[in-house]
Amino acid sequence: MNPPPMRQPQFVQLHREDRAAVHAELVAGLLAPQASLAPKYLYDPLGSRLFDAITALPEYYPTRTEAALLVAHGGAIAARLPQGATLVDLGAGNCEKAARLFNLLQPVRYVAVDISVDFLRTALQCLQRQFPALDMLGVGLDFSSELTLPPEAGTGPRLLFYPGSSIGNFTPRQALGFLRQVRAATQGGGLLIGVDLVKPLDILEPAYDDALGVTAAFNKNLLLHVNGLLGSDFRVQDWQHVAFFNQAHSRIEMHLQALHDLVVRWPGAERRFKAGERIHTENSYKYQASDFEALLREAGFSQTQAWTDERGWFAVFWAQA
Ligand code: AVI
Repeated sequence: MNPPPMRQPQFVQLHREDRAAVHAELVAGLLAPQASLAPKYLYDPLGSRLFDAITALPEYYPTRTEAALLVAHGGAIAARLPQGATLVDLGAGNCEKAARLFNLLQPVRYVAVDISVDFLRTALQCLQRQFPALDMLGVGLDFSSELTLPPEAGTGPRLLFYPGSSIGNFTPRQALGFLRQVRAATQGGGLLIGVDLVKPLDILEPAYDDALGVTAAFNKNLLLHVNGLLGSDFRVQDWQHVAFFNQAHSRIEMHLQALHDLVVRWPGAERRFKAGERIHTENSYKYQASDFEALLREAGFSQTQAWTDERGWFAVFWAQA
């Protein structure tokens, strides 16, 4: 018998970069009394590679802890989840994490979502060769602002997959709004999500300030990305990476701190920084498992279940819509 014909992945680009909006957002952040730059600008091509390197660092426990949880509890997780649903991978990147679930979950369709379909093209084409019968769709969408999937994503129940504790990069209020949109997008399915938990400082802080300086490079590269977008003249050597756990907000904060008095100029404006002044670049919230469960309930999910590692460092939640 001949093997089934190989399908071709489909692609839909919904997000269009609005250069004027990017410019306005960067300028507003730089001119605010407490300067800030949105964490999405950490991920230009070099930043994405540096983030991949971070996930391999000995200090950065979330990626490997989550992967181990999904292996250790794969059977129990699969038993809880709907089989034959559409698997929607939010922030899919190289699609590796979701692909590990295909055999376990037997989805009818795989929908990979990332800001640009260009990031997804090669990964989906490779995956299609390994899973020739699986329907695959790549969607270019900035789902952090609005999560509306195209009709090509199908009408049946959806299993949304949001790994890596990326939910921690939203404030809890934003996370609630996002989870409500996720629940609406599941079409009666549910959400499988990885969440980083509160833990001792001597584990948390080195994960965001590693000995090799990869996270520092990741943070400082933001300045080079902003120079390209805005025409600014940031010099990486004028800035120091700072990361610490803010107990009151239960979040790691990343900042860039001016090493001396300096001026940053770009067409039309400038900003003076005093030595020690900071630009806030990222928050990474750490949850108590019970608080995150309450957030899922508040977002309208009916039943939840969590799997955690024996140290209680990370949790994978299943939330039924
Ligand atoms: C993508 N996100 C979940 C990472 C985190 O841990 O908050 C981003 C990161 N920032 C510094 N290291 C990793």
